[in-house]
Amino acid sequence: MSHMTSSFVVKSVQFRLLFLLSSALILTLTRCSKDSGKGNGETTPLLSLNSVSQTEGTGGNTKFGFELILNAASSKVVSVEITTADGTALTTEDFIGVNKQVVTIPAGQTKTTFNIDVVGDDWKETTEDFLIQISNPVNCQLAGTTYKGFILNDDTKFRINDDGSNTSPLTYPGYSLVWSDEFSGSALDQTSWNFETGDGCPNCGWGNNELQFYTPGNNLYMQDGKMIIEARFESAGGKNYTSTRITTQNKKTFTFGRIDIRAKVPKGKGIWPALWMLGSNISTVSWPKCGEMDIMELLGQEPNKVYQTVHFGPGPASTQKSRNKISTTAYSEVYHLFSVNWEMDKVQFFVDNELLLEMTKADAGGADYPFNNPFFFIINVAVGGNWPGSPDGTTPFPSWMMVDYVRVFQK
Ligand SMILES: [Ca+2]
Ligand SMILES: [Ca+2]
Ligand SMILES: [Ca+2]
Repeated sequence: MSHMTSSFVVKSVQFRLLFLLSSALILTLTRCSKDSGKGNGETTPLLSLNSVSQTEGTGGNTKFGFELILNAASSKVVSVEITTADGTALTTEDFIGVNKQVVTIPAGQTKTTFNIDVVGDDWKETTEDFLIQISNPVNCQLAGTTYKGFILNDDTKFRINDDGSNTSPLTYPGYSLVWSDEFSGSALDQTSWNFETGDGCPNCGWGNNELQFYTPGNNLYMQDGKMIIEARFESAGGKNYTSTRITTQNKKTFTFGRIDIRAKVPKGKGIWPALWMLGSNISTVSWPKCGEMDIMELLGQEPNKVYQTVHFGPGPASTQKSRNKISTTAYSEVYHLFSVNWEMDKVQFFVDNELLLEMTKADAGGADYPFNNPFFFIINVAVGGNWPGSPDGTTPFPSWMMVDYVRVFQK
């Protein structure tokens, strides 16, 4: 209490000093504003930019016009610097980059347009984006500093990109080729393959809470000797994604042999491509008693890791044996070879001819070993589900798996 009384006089002196100082400061600020022409009620205008979504064009460059907009005209020339940056689209390959390009809006006007050149091609591509960064505003304030350009696909031809990696021989000593699909036709050979449509329900037999609806072929393409499955972000059958799943059930079933499947897999969070087989007796003995051989599975968010797995057992849950292989590069970069050496009481799985997984009758404890029975092929690209989780904004759609061939050799 006594301390408060004694400090009153000192405080009042301080207050007067402060008042004088602030008056001087206000005077200085006003003078500055007048000097830069922002006085007399003219406020600094706010500058914004519209993001642009446009098709890419084919042959030559396409101009993407970005409009710089002021919320009010200025009596001064307004300028900013524009710099582009890579999103999923890349400088030079997909668009012509600019670095600190000065763009001006003349005094008294409220907008201007600047162009970014986008490189056209004739390849079917996922929507790609690049960034427009705005800096160094003169006579304006920035409503935002980063905007996007979206390059929309306008092509139907797939970029197959087969560099010849990881091919396999057409003959093996002591074996003959008993069936293959080289996917060299213009349509899927439905004497060998079925489209398995829907979402696995009403029995929900696919059981992984997947997010895709499998269409009867709408998501399958044939081009240049490849079978292409396209996973799309589109609504169908109550699902938000569509894809394709094909099987050889009741058409081509095999017991034992050497199997080679060469494919290029997709990547991206929540994308789940699979090359696999199920025991042909699934309809009578059910899963997992029928057995499952996963020749290749990959989770798109871990594109450097492939899995090979067998499921078996009396059920209802499966017993499994699984191995994975981690590569220094994403499996989506080039074609890879996924193979099986399958004989009585033993199955071996290979990635690019490297042995990854071996399953023997002894491993199953004998009784529940289903791998001496006929199996059929399944090829699909699933979206979401218990194992991969859901896709997100980083997942490229459409997303593609390209299969070069499925070959079966037997003794
Ligand atoms: Ca194009
Ligand atoms: Ca294109
Ligand atoms: Ca082929």
